[in-house]
Amino acid sequence: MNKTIITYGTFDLFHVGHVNLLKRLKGLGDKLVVGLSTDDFNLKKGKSVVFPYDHRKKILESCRFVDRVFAENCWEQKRDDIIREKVDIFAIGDDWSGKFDELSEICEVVYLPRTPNVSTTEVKDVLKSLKSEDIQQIKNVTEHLRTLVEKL
Ligand code: C2G
Repeated sequence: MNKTIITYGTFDLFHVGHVNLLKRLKGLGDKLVVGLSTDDFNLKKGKSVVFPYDHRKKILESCRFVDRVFAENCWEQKRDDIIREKVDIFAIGDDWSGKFDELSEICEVVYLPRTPNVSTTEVKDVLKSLKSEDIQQIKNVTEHLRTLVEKL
């Protein structure tokens, strides 16, 4: 019997924590659908995003574990999504542990351990900490690599 899994998130600055989760989610069934937080909904979540919704959607759709991406516009749409998508399992990282237990009335609810030591916030902090000389050095190295590649 084909099992459908659903999850939700912002998935900004796509990183290995997101990949690990999506891979584990796909392993729970046959089809993985993702409710991707829109830019407006992120504002309601108190989150600022680096990549806009259409970029985050394209990146997520390119992930081989993801079968379908749709917009997450509000907290309250999950029940309707689960019924529309004929979902068997709602799953999300355990930073949300207990927050969506009421969905167990209509599907299985699973909280999976987060990947430690990586988060969009940490990626943003690293980028912010880069000084102008670091960026210039990265540009120099990139230029040097480009000339080497051209000579191949
Ligand atoms: N995640 C993870 N490990 C990390 C970082 C994130 O497993 N190191 C998981 C989160 O637990 C979440 C998913 O990746 O299940 C997406 O994380 P976010 O983009 O931060 O999404 P979030 O803001 O938690 O949105 O209605 C639910 C919300 O939209 C969830």
